Amino acid sequence: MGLSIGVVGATGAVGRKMIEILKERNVPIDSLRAFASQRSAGEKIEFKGNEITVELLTEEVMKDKFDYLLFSAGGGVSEKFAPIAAAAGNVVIDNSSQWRMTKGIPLVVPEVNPHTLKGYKGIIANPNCSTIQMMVALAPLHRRYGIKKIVVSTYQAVSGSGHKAIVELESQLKDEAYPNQVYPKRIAGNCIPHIDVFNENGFTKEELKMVYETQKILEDNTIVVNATTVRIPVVYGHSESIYLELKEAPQVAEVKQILENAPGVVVIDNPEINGYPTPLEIANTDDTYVGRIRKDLVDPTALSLWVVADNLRKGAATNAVQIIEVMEGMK
Ligand code: A2P
Ligand code: 11C
Repeated sequence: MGLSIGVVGATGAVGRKMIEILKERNVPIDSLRAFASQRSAGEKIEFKGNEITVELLTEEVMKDKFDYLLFSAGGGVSEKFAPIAAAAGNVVIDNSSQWRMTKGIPLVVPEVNPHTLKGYKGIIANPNCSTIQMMVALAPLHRRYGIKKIVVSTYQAVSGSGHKAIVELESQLKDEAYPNQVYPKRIAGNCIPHIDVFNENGFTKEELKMVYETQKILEDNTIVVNATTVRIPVVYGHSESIYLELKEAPQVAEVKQILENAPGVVVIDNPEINGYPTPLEIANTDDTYVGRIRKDLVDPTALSLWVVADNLRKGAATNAVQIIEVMEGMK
């Protein structure tokens, strides 16, 4: 028997990707339902040759029986509707930041901490896209050497802000007068060191997500994480420049070997032939790409790397669908 799946936020940038990836990975599905707000209820979505009508999200529909509900309609929607769905016995995989830091809610990157799903039922949190790709690349190094400190700067694609942001960038590239609606400054031809809201400590919420989600996923609150998150005029694919301090001095050859053998990681590191990953080249794939692997010139325990992944796929929709696959595999 196939699964009964619901996608909440099915008309958004991530929701659409979720449906595409469920199809692509051939998840066995008997029933797929799509939910959104009044704005797009009634619209049609194609799934495996059938037309699905987008339904209005209500408390009542969340009480129906689903094997899995994939949520990507923002934190407010998850705050209100995910507990209702979970109380009705449904497994919710939530892509918002609403439940990630709640004690007892697993925050899952399937390549890194699938054990947290064992025997679990209820709300499961999908980490932030920038955290997911960093964890896929760093967890294998943490296991081998122990990570003491991470300093990361991100270069994040506009698709991370949803469909409206893609329209804003594409429109501004064609029209100098197109107004800033999603971003506080013009994104075309610019880079903006401001993702999500500022906290009183001077960091943005996106930066703090990278700190606390990393500590939760790696189950180590002593790891120092310092993040600067930046929006750039790229449509798909987040990039990260990462500096690491380890408990043991690594050898670059061994680091490469560990990463080459790590699940979900592809190493592209041949600088002499311009071999390093870029978002344009890796967009629309599911792996996390690592290049520019090099040791610090002074500190023998420190390492730098460049990590790129498709934020809508591995950073959101693929990770969520992989959680379904892991849970089904555990049955
Ligand atoms: P809608 O199309 O009805 O606005 P994105 O991140 O690309 O902006 O997409 C957000 C997704 O979340 C869309 O599918 C949007 O639906 C959905 N959404 C936003 N607010 C609500 C809400 N209050 N109830 C249900 N769905 C919502
Ligand atoms: C961005 N990382 O690129 C964000 C999008 O907490 O899930 C996802 C926000 C989140 O803007």
